[in-house]
Parts: sequence; C-alpha cells; structure tokens
Amino acid sequence: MRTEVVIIGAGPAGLLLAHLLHRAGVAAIVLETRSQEYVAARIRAGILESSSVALLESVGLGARLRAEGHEHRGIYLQWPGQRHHLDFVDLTGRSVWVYGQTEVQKDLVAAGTAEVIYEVTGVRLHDLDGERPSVTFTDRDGAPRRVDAAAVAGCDGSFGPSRQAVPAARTFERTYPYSWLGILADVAPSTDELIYAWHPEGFALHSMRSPSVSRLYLQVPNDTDVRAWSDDRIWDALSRRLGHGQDGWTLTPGPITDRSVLPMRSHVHTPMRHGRLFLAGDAAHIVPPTGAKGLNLAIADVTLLARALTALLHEKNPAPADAYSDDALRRVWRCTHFSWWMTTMLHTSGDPFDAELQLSQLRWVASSRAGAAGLAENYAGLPIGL
Ligand code: RFL
Ligand code: PHB
Repeated sequence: MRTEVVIIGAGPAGLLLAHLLHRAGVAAIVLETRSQEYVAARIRAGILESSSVALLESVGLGARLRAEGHEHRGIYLQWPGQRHHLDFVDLTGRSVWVYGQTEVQKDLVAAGTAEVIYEVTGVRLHDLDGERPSVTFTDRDGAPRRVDAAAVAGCDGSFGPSRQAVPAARTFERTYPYSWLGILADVAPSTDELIYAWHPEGFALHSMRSPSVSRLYLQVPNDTDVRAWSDDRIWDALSRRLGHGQDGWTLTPGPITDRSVLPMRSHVHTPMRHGRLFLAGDAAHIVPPTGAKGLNLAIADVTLLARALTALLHEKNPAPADAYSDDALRRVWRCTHFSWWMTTMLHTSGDPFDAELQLSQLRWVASSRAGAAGLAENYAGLPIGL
C-alpha cells in the first residue's frame, strides 16, 4: 500500500490528525492495535480548553459538542472549611467545556475522514532517515502488510513503538508517590462545576460527564488494589474529602459503573521528530491528570503537525516541519509545569511542613486576583501556536 502519511494509533491524536490532513487534501492511513469498539469505550479525559473547542468547531467537529457538552466558567478550589470559585471567564475571558474524550472519539469516527486499519500487530517503522519511510505490520487475518509513505506520525500513546524509534532521544520523567482511584457513577453531579479538594487524607476531585453521570477521583497510595475499595468505602472517603455537610453541601452517592487505579507521572520525550517520523500526543509526553491537559496537548500537537506535514508534502516548504518539535515542546513544558504545580499543591504527602505550604498556596490562589489569574490562564489554556 502507498499513502502520504502513515499514522500509528487511532486515539484522539491519530484520528484528529487524519481528519485535519484529509481536510488539507493529504492522504493518510491509520494503523491501530485495538478494535474500534475497544478504542471507543475507553474512559479518559473530560475537559476541553477553549482553544481545543475552537479548533474542533473550525474543522466541522463542533455540532454535538455545542449541543451536548457543558460550558463551565471555572472550577471550585477547596480545603477543609473553605470552598472558593475561580471564574476563568472573568479572569481570562476563556471558559472550558465538559465533553468526554469518548465523545470526541465518536465524533471523529462519525466524520468518516480517517481510513483506519484496526487490530494490527507487529507494527515496525523503517527508513525514517530518508524521504521514503515505511511501516510493516500484520493484519487481523494474519497477513504481513507494508505501507510506503512520505512521513510517519507516531500517535501511539505511551506504550507504542514510535517513541523508541527516535535515536539519541532525551527523556525527562517524574513519578509521583500516589495514584488516582477513578470512578464513574450513574448519579447526577452534586456540583455545577468541578471541585478540586485538598484534604489531610488526600486529594479528591468531583468531575462529571453529563447531567446524569458523575466522574470522581481519590488520591490513593501507589499499588492500591481496587478490590480493597468497596462502594461504601469509596463514597465515605469522597464525602469526607469533598466536605459533605460543609455549609449545607451534600454529596449524593450512586451506582458505580466503572472503577480503576491510574498512576500519576510526568514524561517528556525529546525531540518530537526524527527524520520523517513525528511524535504527537501521549507518544511524546504524559502529564498527571490534575491539570486536565493530556487530551488538550494532543489536540494542540496535531494541529501544528497537520500544518507542518501539509507544508512539507504539498508546498515543498520544510520550515514548519523543522520547527515542529521546538514549537510543540514550548506548550508541552508549560502544561507539564502546570500539571506538576496543580498536582503538588493538591496531593498530600504526610509531611506537615508540605501541608502548611500547600494551604498557604491555596489561600493565596483563592484570595489574590493575580494568583487566581495564573491558575485560570493555564487551566483555560493558551491559544494553539503560542
Ligand atoms: P491514546 O489515547 O493513548 O491513543 C494511542 C493509540 O495508539 C494505539 N497503539 C497502537 N496502534 C498501532 N500500533 C501500535 N503498536 C500501538 N500501540 C498503541 C493505542 O491502542 C491507542 O488507541 O493517546 P493520544 O491519542 O495521544 O491521546 C492522549 C489522551 O488519550 C490522554 O492524554 C488523555 O486521556 C489524558 N487524560 C486527560 N486529558 C485531558 O486533557 N483532560 C482530562 O481531564 C484528562 N483526564 C486522562 C484523564 C487520562 C486518563 N488515563 C486513563 C490515562 C483521565 C484519565 C483517567
Ligand atoms: C475528568 O473528568 O476525567 C477529569 C477532569 C479534570 C481533571 C482530570 C480528570 O483534572
């Protein structure tokens, strides 16, 4: 087979890149190890920055988002006895949207612009140094296949083969000494906007997916066995940490439909390009979810990458492709810093000195317009390209 760009991975980065390239008239084939149903069902991110929303709208993917997504003006930041609303619209002029990654994924599939080969195995990248790279794989019927292209986009997440294909790479890492226990529950959210809660027992987050589905998280130790957490234990911990009873606020529990433990880590892989291979999304960087940046970074990466590949392959202009890694990494490091900052401000370590510093920081962010604006500017996100 021959195409212009082989995209490895049909997550949001890979499918959105295929969509953007299709609109620019650049041919692409996407290879994915999992089935379409598996990819569509993965429960992950829930928050879109205003620039991600603007981008999706500008490329014809905004209709359901506008109809079924929920615009939030800001978030609540809380600690025992205190809850403060930070109004991003007031502070920065930008809002965020609650719209699940699963929904973005469905919209991309429904757009029908990506040619995806699902359930492939043994994906290998070849000849990345030249102008004619190729990718070999085995299809789901067991037949060996090969795609020749002019560029390869590694959108295969944190465990895919693309990252390893960048020789002389430098990686930067931080593993945090705690994880999140995340649940999805069939119950109306007990809050209109997300609550980020510091508590001596550990961090808790009240998020949501729709008027009838809540998404909540608890800080737990690394290596936590999810089976040790019964429904009652989860709701009791959430009630205490989120302040059930504080100023009359109540947390309504409900049936838990999904639960999992996710580790927290930061990882940045540089450069994001080697020859004709370009990395995007989680293949190049992982952030802890506290800042809600992972999906938004993937969207920003592929927006830059689609422009760069179009210029390289259709306009004989290599400048945007040459600048891609540096341009993308500026935003990656900003979001990596913000995610680290939110994480270290809100998760308890058991050290009383750290706890006092965190509370002091929270009081400052909640009471100073400059402090609140710093958080808001990063959370609501900068325009893509900055
Ligand atoms: P993905 O979504 O992991 O997709 C990569 C795809 O590549 C496939 N793959 C391969 N395909 C072919 N050949 C191979 N050898 C392959 N190896 C792997 C995989 O099957 C998969 O389909 O990466 P992508 O597209 O870069 O998207 C990144 C986002 O998924 C991720 O950053 C976010 O979900 C992170 N994240 C959040 N981001 C936000 O912006 N806001 C949030 O609120 C937020 N919450 C979260 C999150 C991530 C979470 N988890 C579980 C990681 C909450 C959670 C719980
Ligand atoms: C989510 O809804 O899954 C979510 C929201 C905000 C975060 C992380 C996860 O910071």
